[in-house]
Amino acid sequence: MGIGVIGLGTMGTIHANNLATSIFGAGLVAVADPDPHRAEQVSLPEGAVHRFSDYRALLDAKGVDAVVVASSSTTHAEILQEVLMRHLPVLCEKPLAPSLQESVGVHEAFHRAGVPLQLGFMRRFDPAYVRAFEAIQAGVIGTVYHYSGISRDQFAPPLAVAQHSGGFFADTGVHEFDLARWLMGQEIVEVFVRGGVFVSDAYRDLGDVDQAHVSFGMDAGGLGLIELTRNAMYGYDIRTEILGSRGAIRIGVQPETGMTLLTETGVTGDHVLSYRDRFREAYREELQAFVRCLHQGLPVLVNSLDGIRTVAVAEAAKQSLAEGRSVEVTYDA
Ligand code: ISE
Repeated sequence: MGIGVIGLGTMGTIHANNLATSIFGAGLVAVADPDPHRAEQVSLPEGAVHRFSDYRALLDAKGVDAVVVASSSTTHAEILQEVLMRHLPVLCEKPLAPSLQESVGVHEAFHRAGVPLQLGFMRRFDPAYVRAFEAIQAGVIGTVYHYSGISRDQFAPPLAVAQHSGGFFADTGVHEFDLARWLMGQEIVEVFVRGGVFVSDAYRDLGDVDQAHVSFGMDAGGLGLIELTRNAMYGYDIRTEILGSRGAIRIGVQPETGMTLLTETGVTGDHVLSYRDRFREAYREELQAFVRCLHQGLPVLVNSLDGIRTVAVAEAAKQSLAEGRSVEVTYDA
């Protein structure tokens, strides 16, 4: 299966490299980015990969059987429409689209046409999260009733990137909202958010924040609390805990390697600095799962409905922060 990658920022480059080197049953055949230098900077297999500046040319190229959309979030809806016109299955980076209205439009169009759309919630493919999900499904911790999440980036993204990301909740929060829904087996129905700008002053002009707490309620009575941080400084830090009636499951910080340095001045270890490292395996696994589902004609494992539900929570979170009150999540499938 030939796959083309649209957008060669951080995520597009990761997907392109994985496709070029380590996905069974698929290979990289084309890349597209409006900036010609980007396509040159990515090291791609000689000769076999076509480089385009216009993504439409990639969509029409021979040998492209499916695509990965990893362009900036604000371009997703437009690009996905063109992808759908050609009936190409797609793995789209999160969020589906920055607004709920656009996301619903994309979902309905793909659903009607029966074209597979997998969403890039890679944490669902991370080995630790897969084990946690399986244990919860097997009833090991009884009835789950509380979700806690900590999501800290080392540094806030540059303003130019943040401007096209849909804001803190659509860009970063959606991962946590998706994990909570998936692991708890419930939908988030109400949120209350506090937040502010503590480090990245320029974010004030964007009307965005760099620190937030999201407290939420779920449709079967579950509760949750999420901390989102853009500037942890010491590294990338993702932690999750699910509490159930018979125990808890914790996914903690993972070191980059198992090395610990012990000297007379103290003991130190290493730490992952970014999602590129922490979820390296998950990015490969999500692509492999996408390809496997296409080959076997199975439904994709994370779909546009997951995209809508998480963007609906992100919109409610934004509104709660602005209005200082609890907000109901209104989207109803
Ligand atoms: C970033 O945009 C991502 O999508 C990463 O997966 C996430 O962990 C990070 O917090 C976001 O800023």
